[in-house]
Amino acid sequence: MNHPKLINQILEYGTAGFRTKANLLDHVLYRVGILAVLRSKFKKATIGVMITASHNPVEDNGVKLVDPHGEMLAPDWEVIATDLANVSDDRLSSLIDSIVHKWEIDITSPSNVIFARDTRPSGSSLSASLLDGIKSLNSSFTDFEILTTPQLHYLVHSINTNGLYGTPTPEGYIKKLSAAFNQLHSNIKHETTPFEKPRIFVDGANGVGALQVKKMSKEIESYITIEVFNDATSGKLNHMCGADYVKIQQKAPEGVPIIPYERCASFDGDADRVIYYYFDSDKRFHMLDGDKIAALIAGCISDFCVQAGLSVDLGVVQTAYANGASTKYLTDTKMLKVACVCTGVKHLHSKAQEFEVGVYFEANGHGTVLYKASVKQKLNQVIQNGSSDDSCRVAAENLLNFIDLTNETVGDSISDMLLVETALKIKAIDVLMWDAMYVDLPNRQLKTQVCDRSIFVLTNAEQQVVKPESIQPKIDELVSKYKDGRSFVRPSGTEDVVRIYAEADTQMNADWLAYEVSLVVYELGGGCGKKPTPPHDGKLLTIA
Ligand code: G16
Repeated sequence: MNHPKLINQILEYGTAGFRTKANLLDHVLYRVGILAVLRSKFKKATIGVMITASHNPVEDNGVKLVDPHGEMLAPDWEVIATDLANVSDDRLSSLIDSIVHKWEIDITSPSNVIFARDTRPSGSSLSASLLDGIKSLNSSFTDFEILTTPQLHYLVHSINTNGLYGTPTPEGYIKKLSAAFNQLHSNIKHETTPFEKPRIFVDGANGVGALQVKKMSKEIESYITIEVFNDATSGKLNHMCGADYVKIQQKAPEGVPIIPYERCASFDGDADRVIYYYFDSDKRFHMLDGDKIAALIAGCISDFCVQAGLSVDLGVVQTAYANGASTKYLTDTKMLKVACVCTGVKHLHSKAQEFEVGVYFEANGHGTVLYKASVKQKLNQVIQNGSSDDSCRVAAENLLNFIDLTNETVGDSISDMLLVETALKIKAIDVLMWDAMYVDLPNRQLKTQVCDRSIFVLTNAEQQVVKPESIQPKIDELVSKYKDGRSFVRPSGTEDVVRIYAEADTQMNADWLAYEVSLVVYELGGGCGKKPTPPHDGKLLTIA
């Protein structure tokens, strides 16, 4: 038996595929190879497989499938993935037969699977296991080796559209985005521009994003200087750096120079998230997360549409982690439609598809913009009808280039960063003005370990606990004690923890509310491991 299943632990296809310690994944990768081929035969299209554990520590790894348009695997096949990963070796071939039968898959039809991995040391042997699974069903394949997750999503969509979305090579990705960026920046002319040629410090999380952004920076150096730190040459992946570290710790990563008002951006381990930040003249850290990126980008697109004389149905999709101040700003100040869905890009992506222009971002910096074909048609119409000096026509051209700069398949650190840089230039604002759009409510995110996180059942876009029943009344009681209090808990789909989120009027109160709620989770949710400890050594101190 190739790649035998040596563990009894149940693995679930969670928020972003299978994710656990790398040494538990050999049989999973082999079976995912088989699954990808079956999916390819069923969809009659190329399917992607990305080997990554993204923001998790370097010892972890994971794997997820990419569907034909570059979107996440359809939910009904997530169930099949979980079944395949957990079935015993002796029942594997009968399960494959039953999948083929149930989904009426023509096993003799052609199939094509493309795959890539991040920079984790475990990646190459897991790639070999995946390939064995693919070859067991005689499928064609391409191993793209080390790429970012969004590059692989781009490749799948490009291949399946016969190059209409972009040239289906890693170089084609760099070319498409850099051409759109250069075109936009050569078009934008202000009498007074805050930064003639902007500079940005990028924290590459010691991962694949660092390698790819260096390639991109060479193509766009006429308009922006990108300096890369934590570039995978020496440091450990995601260790004291990267988008997740910055967002959760609410502090700067190690390895990035502190220069007041310099724009900084942190990517995560597979470069599908980005978080911005800067230091003020007192070297105090200020963060601009996915919510602020969404506000900037949605505002910029909305301005383009007004200038082009177009009325479009634009909506913003968030999750419960969105800061309350951002939701208020989008709805009350910008008068935009805002939807709230469960955590996980797949949920945001499908909700965003309901709008003509759907801007979706998780607070953790994961997001992109989706445009319906009708928007692109309307823009082309404006261009055809307008004269060359017509401001409507210029706005339509700019928006079309903005669309080309967007990786519509999935959140993309590099594409999102270039969209932010373009939006800042177009709006002629600097990082301070962007930050001043609204003031975040103080917040805190914690995680707590429980023996079995699957006992948690949630409702209302994961903002309320249905089971264990005793937890939600306690959370409600605690929240009512704090001014502007809001808190919710949910089991993570990528780590073996329950996440706790809290907001309140002051940082000290947000920290205490998060702590008190985490204690409830620990005590009533079957906590194991380390018991939560009070913030600020138990003292009522304000965080410096
Ligand atoms: C993945 C998902 C994100 C999600 C994050 C955390 O990100 O793609 O949508 O927000 O995990 O999920 P959870 O709270 O369930 O652990 P990444 O960047 O790690 O792939």
